[in-house]
Formats: sequence, C-alpha cells, structure tokens
Amino acid sequence: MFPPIILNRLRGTNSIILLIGAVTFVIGCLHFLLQSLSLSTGHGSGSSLDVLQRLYSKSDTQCLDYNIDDGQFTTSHVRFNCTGNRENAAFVMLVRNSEVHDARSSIRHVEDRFNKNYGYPWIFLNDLPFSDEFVKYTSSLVSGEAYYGIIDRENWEMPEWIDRKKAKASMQSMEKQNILYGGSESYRHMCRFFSGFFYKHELVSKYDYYWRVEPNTEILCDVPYDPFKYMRENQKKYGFVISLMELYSTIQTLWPTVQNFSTLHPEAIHKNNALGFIVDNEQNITSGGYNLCHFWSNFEIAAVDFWKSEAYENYFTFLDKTGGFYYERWGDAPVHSIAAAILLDKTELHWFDDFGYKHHPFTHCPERSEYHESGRCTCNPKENFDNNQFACKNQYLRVNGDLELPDPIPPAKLRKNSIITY
Ligand SMILES: Nc1nc2c(ncn2[C@@H]2O[C@H](COP(=O)(O)OP(=O)(O)OP(=O)(O)O)[C@@H](O)[C@H]2O)c(=O)[nH]1
Ligand SMILES: [Mg+2]
Repeated sequence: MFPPIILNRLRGTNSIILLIGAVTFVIGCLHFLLQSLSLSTGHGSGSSLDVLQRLYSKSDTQCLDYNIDDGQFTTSHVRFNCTGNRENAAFVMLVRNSEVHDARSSIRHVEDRFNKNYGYPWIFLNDLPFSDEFVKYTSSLVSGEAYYGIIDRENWEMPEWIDRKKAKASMQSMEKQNILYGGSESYRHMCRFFSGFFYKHELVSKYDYYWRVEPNTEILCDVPYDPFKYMRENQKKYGFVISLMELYSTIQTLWPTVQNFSTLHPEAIHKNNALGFIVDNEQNITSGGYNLCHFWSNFEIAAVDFWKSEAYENYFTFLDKTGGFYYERWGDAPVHSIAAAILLDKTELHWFDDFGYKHHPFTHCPERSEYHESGRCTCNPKENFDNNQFACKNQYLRVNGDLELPDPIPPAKLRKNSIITY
C-alpha cells in the first residue's frame, strides 16, 4: 500500500514525471545488476541484455557454437536449452546389471558436464535382460530418452568357424601368462561385439553419431559446445581422447592380418590415410611394422556410417574369419584404431584434446592454465597421460606434420608381455 500522501501526489499534475523517474530508477538498478552478473559468469564481453537473453530465452539460438581453443569459457553458471538444435546422435553404453552404480556415476558425469543442456538420448546395451533396478536407477538420471536393448545371441558367441578346443587352449595359456583378461571368453565376446556389431544394433544404427561411455569413467572438464555438431560440421568420423600402446601379447597376428587385408583390398586403403600414427618408420602397410599405438576406445565419439561402410565391413569380416578375436584376444581398440588410421582420410580423425577424461588407470587432462583458471576443469594437469612413455600423442601429432618422427620402438620391447602394467 502507498501512503495517502503519495497517492494524492500521483493524482496531481506531477504524477507522470514521478512515474518516469521511478521506472528509470528501476531500469538503472536492473542494468547494474545484470552487468555484475555478466562479469561474474565469465561472459565479460556480453551486454546485460545479452545475459538476460541467454538466461531466459527458450529459443535455439542459445546453443553455443563450439570454441575448442577458448579455455576461458565456462558454462557452470548458465543453463542452456539446446534441445531444438540437436544432431542425430546418442550415447551408447554396453553394461552389465551388476555395474549399475558405476554406470550411474558415468551418466552423472556426462549429464553434468554436457548433456543436461542438450538432452541427447542414451542407449544401454546388454547381453542379458536389464534388471528393473538398472532401468529405474539409470532412467531417472538422464536428461534425454533412455533406451534399453538386448544383444542378439549370434553377436555374442563364438561363430561356427571357430575351433573351440583351440580357443580354450589359447585362453588357458594366456591366463597362465597373466595376460589381462587372457582367460576370459566374455571379454572376447565384448571386443568382437564392439568391433563388428554394436553399430548394427537397431537402437544404434539409426543415428549418425554416437558417444561411447563406460561405467566408472569421469568427465573432468565442462564441454561447453556440442561435440556431435563439431564432428558433422568439420567432416570428422572418429574422435578420441587418449591414445596409447596395446599389449603386444594380445594381438600378435593382428598386424600381419591387416597387411594381408590391404593386399587383397587395396581399394579400401585411403590415399591420405594416417598410417604414420601406427607405423613408425615406413609409410607403407606391407613393409611397415605396427608400433602398437591405438585410440583408447572406452571413449569414442564417431560416425556410425564409418563402421557401416563397405571398406570397414570387408575389413572386419576379413579379420573375424581368421579367428583372432578368440585364438588371441584382439581388442576393439586396436581393431577400430587401425581401421580409422588406414581407411579414413587423416583429416577425418579428431583428438578431443580439450576434454578431461578418466578411465582407470589413466587420465587425460588439458594442460593449458586457462582450462583450470576458468573453472572449466577439475583434473590435475600434472597427471596427464599424454606424457607417459606409453602414450601415443607424438605419433598422432606427427601425422599432421606437427612433430618430427619419434624414434621407432625397439623390437625387443614389443615382444614383452606386459608393456603397460595396470
Ligand atoms: N553386458 C555386458 N557388458 C560387458 C561385459 N563385459 C564387458 N562389458 C562392458 O563392456 C565395456 C568394456 O568392458 P571393461 O570390463 O570395462 O573392459 P576394459 O575397459 O578393457 O577393462 P577395465 O580396465 O576393466 O575397465 C564396459 O562398458 C563393460 O561394462 C559382459 O559380459 N556383459
Ligand atoms: Mg573399462
């Protein structure tokens, strides 16, 4: 209630002047308030009106354009609504019911750091039916839709051309040698599934891009742009965060098999490939040796149509027929990586160097100080795996001519069973 004296004044001739004064005062206060907000959110260059629009407008134009080099940027104080601007993309997680809590943790990381602003769907895949508990605990966490799919039995078992006795004997022998997952049959099903089948699953195959997420992984920096959009606009087909050397004992015949494939299918090998990532001293598949470098596939952002291509289908079928997924223990990471290195144009690869990511026991943490001073990342840049002797950052960088060739790995080192100790 206004006091009567003020009401009387308002009825008088000065009322219009008073009203204009009051409105101007209120606008002035609002402007001051929003300008302070603009500085404190790190959007110093925007006017107060910009901030108001960013905070409250529901239009698609709120979505940020990617700006990978801008370590200053942080989304932590601003909520965006980008759902209308989404790519045809989804998250994919292969997971067991028993891993529900590790899955929840990973989902939460991805949602908090990126997806809460976008609402991309999640696809959960399993070789067994998902439990009610799994569905309840995961669907409640996601900002988009959640889909739950079972894998066809024939994509999760030894194919008929595998000599089971030989496969069992090899598993026993690898177990005795303490080779990581050397004795596990289900691990081999998993690697074969990711190598040749996940992208054919009806829930996945309709998308253009996917982001693979594993249980118990962490996203350690804000992702203030849409990496799917980045992939499409820059014609990227395969994105990774960590690259490292594989355990030689698990893939002894993989490279000779790839060499045979390249002889049989020379048309599949891209002229502008990234062979320099996987072969140290000779730019030729037939004569070069594999340096064990691969992209760590527990994180992948990639184009579904790369795996569906004729070149990749021929490559996977050729590899699969040799039985190496079971007679040895070929991982989907070297299988994917060698394919990406030889079948794609090297410009179609992308290193998400600006991501902070942890899958035990390794972390990728951007080293530039802006990523930390701005509050965008919470990892320790000193723990960046890129500086580990088994990292393949240099091999990747030299592909684009950024570095001199590093020394080739001495053959004796390649023969060791445990190149990387976990
Ligand atoms: N449904 C299902 N998922 C599996 C199975 N084995 C592995 N996975 C999933 O496949 C992915 C890779 O398996 P991991 O056990 O993490 O393999 P890894 O990353 O090489 O090894 P870790 O160092 O143990 O993480 C994860 O998302 C697992 O949840 C299985 O038998 N069934
Ligand atoms: Mg894992």
